[in-house]
Amino acid sequence: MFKTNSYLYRSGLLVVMGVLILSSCSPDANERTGSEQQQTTSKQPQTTVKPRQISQPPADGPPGMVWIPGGTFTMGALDNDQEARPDERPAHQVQVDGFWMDVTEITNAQFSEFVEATGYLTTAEQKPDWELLKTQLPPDTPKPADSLLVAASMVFTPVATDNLFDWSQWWDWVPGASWRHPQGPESNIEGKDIHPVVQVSWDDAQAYLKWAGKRLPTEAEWEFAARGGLIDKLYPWGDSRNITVCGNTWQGKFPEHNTQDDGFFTTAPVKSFPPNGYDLYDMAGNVWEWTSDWYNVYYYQQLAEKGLAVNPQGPDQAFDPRQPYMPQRVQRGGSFLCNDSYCSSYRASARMHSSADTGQDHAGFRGVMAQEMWEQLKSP
Ligand SMILES: [Ca+2]
Repeated sequence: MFKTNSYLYRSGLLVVMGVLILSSCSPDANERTGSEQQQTTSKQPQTTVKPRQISQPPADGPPGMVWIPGGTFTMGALDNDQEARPDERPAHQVQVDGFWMDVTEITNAQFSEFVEATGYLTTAEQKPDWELLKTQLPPDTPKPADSLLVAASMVFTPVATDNLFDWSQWWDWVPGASWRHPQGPESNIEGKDIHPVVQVSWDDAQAYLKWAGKRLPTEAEWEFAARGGLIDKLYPWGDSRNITVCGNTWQGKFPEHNTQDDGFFTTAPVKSFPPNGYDLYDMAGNVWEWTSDWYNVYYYQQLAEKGLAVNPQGPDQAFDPRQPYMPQRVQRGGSFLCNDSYCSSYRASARMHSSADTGQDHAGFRGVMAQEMWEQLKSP
């Protein structure tokens, strides 16, 4: 049932769009994080373990990063989340150690510095390898025309439709689309130095972060950080649904008309919206963010059965029954395309997934760093 070009995504394609939805963004006095206050005002299920400080923030940290204190939290969607999808459940108890995290999504300026220093060529800038691509597709999938097997990437295009199940209507495989040309060859990133870099695959994110001495967050680290020290809230700022002023999302009739009530059609400069309780920006909306975990629909159930999961690294293998041939990685946080009629993925527990070779114009990443790595980097 897929269109021919739907096979091509180096993945991006087979993305099953998450449903997005959302809330005052600054945690109010009763919700504010990290602290004793949370622990005394929380009215949560008994299963919830309260955050605790595993280590104190080091005195000095890497530039552009903030210390996320370790702790234990309930990961996944609780029963009161009516918009959660099945893969967000069951909620389970997770403990993570403290780590440094980029305050913002990696920007075009930061990615440019990497490319200039290394000559790196992103996935989208290279012709797809059919021998590799076909391993991610059903065995009888015919080889696409050579005209489609060119350097390209996935670009969102508004379309009038009431069928929100067939995302191939608004995703196009666009030759020439890349991080330098996010919406295709006619577009560019001029004046967008502090916008998040997009059209970067998981492999591209890995390459950048290795160069920067960082790594991708695990999915557990990402969700712990997104919650900003709040306990069992729907969004990084609490439970109120006021997304227009809290994050860069889609307003209006998706995917046809974006009223841009939040001021943006595609990406917004990082830090355009208030930070969460850990001073992290854009943990809801703007662009999806890669994590290091494989996506496996059974993983949360496996963790829940084992009790407290300490620093979970993701499942050993990817598995999605809807795309059984395509190993996928988890993305988090929602994007400028998230809309409350379609994809409430600005919720803290919401998940997305895509193959490691997929780039899209609404997906980027940020990095994390262990204190041990920082000490190595700053030592003479
Ligand atoms: Ca984001």
